[in-house]
Amino acid sequence: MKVKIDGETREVRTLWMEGQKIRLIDQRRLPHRFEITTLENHKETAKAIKNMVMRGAGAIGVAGGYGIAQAALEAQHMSVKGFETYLFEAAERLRKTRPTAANLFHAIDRCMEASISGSVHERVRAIISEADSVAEDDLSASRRIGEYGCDLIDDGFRILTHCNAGALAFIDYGTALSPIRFAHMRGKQVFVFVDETRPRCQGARLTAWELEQEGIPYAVIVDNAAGYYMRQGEIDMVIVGADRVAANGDVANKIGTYEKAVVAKENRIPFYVAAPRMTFDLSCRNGDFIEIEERDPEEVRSMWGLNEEGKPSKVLISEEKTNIRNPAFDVTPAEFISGFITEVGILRPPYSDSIYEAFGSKEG
Ligand code: RUB
Repeated sequence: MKVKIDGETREVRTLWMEGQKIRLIDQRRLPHRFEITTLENHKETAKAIKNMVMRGAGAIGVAGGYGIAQAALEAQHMSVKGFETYLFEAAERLRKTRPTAANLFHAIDRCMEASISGSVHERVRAIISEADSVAEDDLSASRRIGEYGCDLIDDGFRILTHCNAGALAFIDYGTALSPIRFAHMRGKQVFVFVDETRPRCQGARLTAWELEQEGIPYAVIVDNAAGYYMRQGEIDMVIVGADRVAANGDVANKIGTYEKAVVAKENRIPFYVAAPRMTFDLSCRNGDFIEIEERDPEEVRSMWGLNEEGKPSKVLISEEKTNIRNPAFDVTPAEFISGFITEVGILRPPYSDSIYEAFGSKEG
């Protein structure tokens, strides 16, 4: 993605591996500070996934794969038995960080499968190469999602998106924002309504920042305003990302997605989900089987921002004792979804057939 730093425009990826270290954009600091941070070992990587230093289904998948690669390098001087035990424990640690996005589990499984035979040295090489190919698959899938999705966008379209399913949620391009980027690059006039996305405000902080960097016109709206604009006829289309798609087309995505989908259907506005194969979980029959992460109430109780002196500060919104629930995701039933924008094209209902045809054979 293009990032303007000190008046210069640079091409940057969300995260990458350098030797044994992971380097990444610290998403907790955006939009106020652009900072590249370093994760020295797989334990730090697991912690960073949990604390959302990087977030978004694609990005945490790639981080999970590189986390296994870090663990393999950490254990490269051990016996085969010691190496296997170390790697197994590392995989468990990484799996326990965030439960909902399928990408994390696919990436870890792919890297673990690459490690089953050969000498320790051969296994380490195989894992690193698999982790790299997870990142490359992620990149090429999001580019193709952009190309396919762009054809759904007419000149002049006003598009609503929720949370951040942009370059920051992947390695680059993103899912929901990728078709919008391509439409803009091809000279179509687009306008993006960006849901603020409480409690962590990925829309107001991250999606707005990405669109600003690319010069794509947008407005941030509070989460409760989307229905109003839909009813006013000011939204032509909704595109969101996904954290996990079940075999029947039910979608887990950022909390609030379900409401947008229901209101979009009520107003006859097409509602698309952009997601690569890595987000589809064919072992999950429907949305009822998707684990929904519940996060720290503190995220709702307080908010972070810059104070009047320009310093990052936290303010308390509710009283300390206020009872709070904080689900991070919800499930949108397949019947509300007009289509899936994937790297192999647009999938249409009935999804049990189209998803299986697109990804079934590879999934086994
Ligand atoms: C991110 C989120 C994004 C999805 C899809 O949640 O819900 O919409 O991950 O994005 P969080 P993508 O910020 O809690 O990780 O498919 O582009 O990763």
